Amino acid sequence: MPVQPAQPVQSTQPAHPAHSPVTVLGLGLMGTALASALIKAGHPTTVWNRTASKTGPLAAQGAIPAATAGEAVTASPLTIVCLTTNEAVRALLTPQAQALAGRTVVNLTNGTPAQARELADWAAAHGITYIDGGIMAVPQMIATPGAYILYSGTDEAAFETHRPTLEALADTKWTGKDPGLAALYDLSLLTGMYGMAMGVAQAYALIGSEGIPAREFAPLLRDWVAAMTDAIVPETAEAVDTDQHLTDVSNLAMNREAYPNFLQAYAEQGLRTDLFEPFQGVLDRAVEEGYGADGFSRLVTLLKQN
Ligand code: FVH
Repeated sequence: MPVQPAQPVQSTQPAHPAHSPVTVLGLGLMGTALASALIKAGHPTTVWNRTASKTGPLAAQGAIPAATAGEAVTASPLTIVCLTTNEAVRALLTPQAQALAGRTVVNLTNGTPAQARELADWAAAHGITYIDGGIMAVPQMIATPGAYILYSGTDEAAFETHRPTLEALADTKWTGKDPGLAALYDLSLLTGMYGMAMGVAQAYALIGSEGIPAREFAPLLRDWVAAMTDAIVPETAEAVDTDQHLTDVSNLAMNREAYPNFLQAYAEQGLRTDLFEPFQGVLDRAVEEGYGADGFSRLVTLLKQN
């Protein structure tokens, strides 16, 4: 049953939003970096972690450790939660529904769009304002230039209210009123990163198979990946949005014929082939379905499940 807020929480808002109180639940590597940034920015910061000992270093910086999650969430109009999984978030927040009613939760835990929408529905049913987020930074990058956090949620006004506080963590990027959008952007960006990381790992394994040090190869690899990123990202976007995939640069038929050389070389050089094997099947299917003259952008359409 929906829980109505017992009292309007707005009355606890201080006059200066730059110093608005904030609570952080979850003090892993990321949660600790977030709390530390909030403390440094001057926010009264209440912290709670399942393993209580992790509050110690933050308390030394000025954080207020809470004995329970319930005590923590009632200390601030805004609670930021950063746990391992959304399953853990749901389990932690469910008993706090009444205490959170009328307050705002910003969930920076990695998850799927569907999980974010499900949490948003749960929050709405309990009178809690829910904003989902995706952190585009590692802990060391928090509160440094270049870091940003994606946000989405049905209540954009609530996001604007808390934006001055959230800006202490990283640049803020609002993605829209569908609560799943931040997770969608987050996972899409991280997909690009995983693809690059897999390629870099296989490249170092291959070059290293002849004893060439990774550090010696690194400048070539970095420049090549950067040049290909600069070309492939915008060209693919143009092809996808115009649905024009024909290319005179590097078509799928040519790549299909060349690709077995890669798998064979990995094996000949004593490497595993399992990371890159599935791509051969994708290229085979593309050509067999008549897309041999198209560029890599065609894969975007072929990745859709029919
Ligand atoms: N670290 C990174 O580089 C990435 C950057 C992008 C965003 N991710 C996501 O952030 C979430 C947290 O990541 P983390 O690096 O802080 O992770 P850990 O250091 O492993 O800390 C996990 C915290 O979660 C707490 N926790 C786990 N399960 C529960 C639970 N059932 N109930 C309560 N708390 C729970 C854990 O508590 P404890 O083990 O210390 O008691 C930590 O506080 C994550 O979604 C990344 O994908 C990070």
